[in-house]
Amino acid sequence: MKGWSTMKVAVIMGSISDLEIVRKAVDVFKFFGVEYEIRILSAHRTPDEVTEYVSGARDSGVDVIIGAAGKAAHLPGVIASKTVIPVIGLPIESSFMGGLDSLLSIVRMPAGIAVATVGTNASENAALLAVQMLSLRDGRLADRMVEYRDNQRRMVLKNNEFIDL
Ligand code: RP5
Repeated sequence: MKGWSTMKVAVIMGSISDLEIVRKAVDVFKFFGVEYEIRILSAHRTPDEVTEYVSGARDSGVDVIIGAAGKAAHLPGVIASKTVIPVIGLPIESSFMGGLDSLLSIVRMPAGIAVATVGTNASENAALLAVQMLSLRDGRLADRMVEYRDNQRRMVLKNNEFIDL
């Protein structure tokens, strides 16, 4: 998917069962016109393919990677171990304590390998953080982010008109 920015985000999810959550991240990329690619690759079920994809990511122009996974969610950490591209971990909610297993599996990285972790199922924030990383090198993207924030601010304030208590 081509956008006006030449930079690119890759989203790797551990299973097709993660797709509905990841979809919300894609909506953000479309809104900002950011180029993205999506892969289903599992740290446990397809470890060789994870390595192969991530090893080639810099050469294929990927600037940020979002790793989405649930349960024993090792995918973002494994991705981060294979590349110096910044990795954002997106924990997917599981049936155990609202996805606490996923969250802790991603956030508790050993020192030396960093993963920036967002909240469980927080795919919109994962995507926004990725866009903000890209905007460090793209002023137009940064301007769009300022606009996005301003719209958000106006929407919140507008809600005051609907208080009926
Ligand atoms: C993880 O295990 C995936 O990221 C998914 O969130 C979870 C369950 O996967 P499935 O058993 O639904 O394929 O690897």
